[in-house]
Amino acid sequence: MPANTPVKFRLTSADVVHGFLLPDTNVNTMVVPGFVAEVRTSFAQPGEYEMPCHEFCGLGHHAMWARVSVVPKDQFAAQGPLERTRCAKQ
Ligand SMILES: [Cu+2]
Repeated sequence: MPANTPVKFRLTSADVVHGFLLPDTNVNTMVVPGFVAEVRTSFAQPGEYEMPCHEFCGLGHHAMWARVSVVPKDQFAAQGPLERTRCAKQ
């Protein structure tokens, strides 16, 4: 994601209640099956932001986290669509 840019996350769960937290931002919400949670924020500084699940959701809870990679705006604009997703690099 580009730094200093408004971003929106739309979240839902296919199984149980999860928690969605972005440390150092205003984002902290529950993700409930059957509902779509929508949160907005921006990242002031480039970096790697961890997104841990903060609601005990089952046996795999301890390993349930993801990461958002925030880069400077000009670097983001120079990337192609496939470079913007980590999945495309694997
Ligand atoms: Cu969890």
